[in-house]
Amino acid sequence: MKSSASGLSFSSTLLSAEKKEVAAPVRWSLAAGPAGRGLAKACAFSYRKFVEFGLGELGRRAHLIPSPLQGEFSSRKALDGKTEMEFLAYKAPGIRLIRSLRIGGGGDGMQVLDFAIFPEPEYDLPIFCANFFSASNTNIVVLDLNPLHNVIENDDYKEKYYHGLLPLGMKYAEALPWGGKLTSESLSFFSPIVIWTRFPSSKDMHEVLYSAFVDYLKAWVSLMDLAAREVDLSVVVAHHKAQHRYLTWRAEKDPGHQVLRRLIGEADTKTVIRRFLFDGVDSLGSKTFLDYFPEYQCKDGSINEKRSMVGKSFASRPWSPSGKFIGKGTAD
Ligand code: BLA
Repeated sequence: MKSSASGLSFSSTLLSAEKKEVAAPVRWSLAAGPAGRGLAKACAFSYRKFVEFGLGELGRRAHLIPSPLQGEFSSRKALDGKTEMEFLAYKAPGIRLIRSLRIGGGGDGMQVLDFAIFPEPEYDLPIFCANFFSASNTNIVVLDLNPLHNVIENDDYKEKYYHGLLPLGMKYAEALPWGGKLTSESLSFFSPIVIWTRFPSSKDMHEVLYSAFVDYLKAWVSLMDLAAREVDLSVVVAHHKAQHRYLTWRAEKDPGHQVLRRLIGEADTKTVIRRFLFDGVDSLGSKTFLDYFPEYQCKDGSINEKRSMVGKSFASRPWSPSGKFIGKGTAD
């Protein structure tokens, strides 16, 4: 972030250092194999070190201030009395909210990390999004710098933030390949460097994922370093709206709802989703889900519970290595 604009002292040397680091694709040895010794070791796996790295790296670059949300949510416990839920939340200059929900230790092998960084609406920076769900032998991963504005339609925004990061996306394209068809609507919230993947648990794969998390977080920090605070009120309002639309989508359609309901019940799930995970959905704007996504409206005026109206699409990566959208978008 430009210190003149924000008063922050983020280093601006990181971006060039990052570019050098990301040149070579990751070809991890999968010798341990999904069904081999890696599986046994996967039991000890936890997302704790991801959170420690994320907060450590951010804390090294900016002064983190605990958010009141942390105190409010930290005592929440899973209904089974076993599964641990760790709620962490901070603010920093230029950053509206850094929040992390980590779930694990329930004895069923389930581990979840939902780690996100939301910039202040004065910045058009992407939203850092690490969304990992691991059951005993499967992992569902979305790791991205989610664009604030749709990059399938908006070339300028794509160019501004992702052109320099395409080598980073390519670095993991082989080791963490495209995870197959997904909710079509989600694609408009993803960037050309999104990592959307599924893999069986193994120590090696979790190490690749950690490495990707580290790289993507550093890349986000390097963008933050260079970001300029917007002063034009109409542009700030547009950023507000874009962040609110994103939060509204996720608060309504996040695939984590069902798992959370099982862990903490219906009422607490709603509170965790609206007040913690997607804080801002009830304060950054007044539009409703159906205002943004009218195609989900049922005849009786309620919101269609389906996650997707279009269906699932994009069996393979819909972005070319040069960042061109090449998705066919044919749904099931
Ligand atoms: C699955 N999570 C998924 C999938 C995506 C995401 C794309 C694949 C299924 C699908 O097509 O929807 C993630 N989707 C996203 C993200 C965005 C989006 C990040 O639109 C952003 C715009 N997930 C969580 C939490 C839990 C969780 C907290 O974030 C559990 C507590 C679980 N995600 C989870 C599960 C699945 C999943 C269980 C697989 C089951 C399913 O597809 O319903």
